[in-house]
Amino acid sequence: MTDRLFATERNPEDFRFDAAVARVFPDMIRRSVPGYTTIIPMIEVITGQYAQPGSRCYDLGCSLGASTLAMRHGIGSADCTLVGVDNSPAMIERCQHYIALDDSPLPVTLRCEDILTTELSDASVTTLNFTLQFVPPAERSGLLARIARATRPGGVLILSEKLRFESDAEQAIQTTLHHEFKRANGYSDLEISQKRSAIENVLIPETLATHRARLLEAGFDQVVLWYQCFNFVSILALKNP
Ligand code: GEK
Repeated sequence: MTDRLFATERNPEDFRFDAAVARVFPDMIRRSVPGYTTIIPMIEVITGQYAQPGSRCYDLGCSLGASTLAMRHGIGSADCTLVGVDNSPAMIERCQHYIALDDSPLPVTLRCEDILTTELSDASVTTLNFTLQFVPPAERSGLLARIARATRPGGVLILSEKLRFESDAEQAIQTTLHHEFKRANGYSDLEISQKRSAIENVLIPETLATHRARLLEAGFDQVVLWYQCFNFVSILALKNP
């Protein structure tokens, strides 16, 4: 399904992960997030490296399960538990369908819950693939501290985010390149500007320095930037073995 949600003039209202968004989501995220199609298969590789036997792996803000399925295929041990969490019923309903179509035998538990309150324990790999940016900024430290506490020694958090830059000049360059990426993927100027207005109150990007400092403060021991494309990054936060 092609994303045409912002193709015609519409009343400005905040973006929501409802049924209309869930229907076009794979097309929307692939054409809107530079690097998404590289990050997903790398989540499989990273999960393969860090998933520990007998542990739990979490995909927080799993949407339709692209990152969940990458983790499922990366997990080497049959005795790992994989949990996908999203608070959008429309996303979880469709996600269930994609999980059922996939051929891996590893069971996946889906929870339609808020990641701020969902139970987390005994984790080796947790993924927040473009989800933390939708959590109210005041709640982010508490969530990351809870994830760090739930993570085993040697475990990791994969955190992908849209960034804001300290320098106005860099912010302008990266934003222009992001919009050019969207244009190259067939979005019109109207679609780009209407989506931008709809999302600006719900997607709050932060700087890389803020992410680094908060991850260390939360209880992770190392923070590694492993991917960047324009204003989109993916970070690995590790706990020492
Ligand atoms: C992917 N990881 O394809 N609790 C639970 N879910 C939430 C919360 C919350 N508090 N806030 C937002 N979400 C996916 C893509 S999309 C990213 C993740 C994007 C959910 C929300 O319902 C949505 O499904 C997801 O986080 C963000 O790899 O749309 O740019």
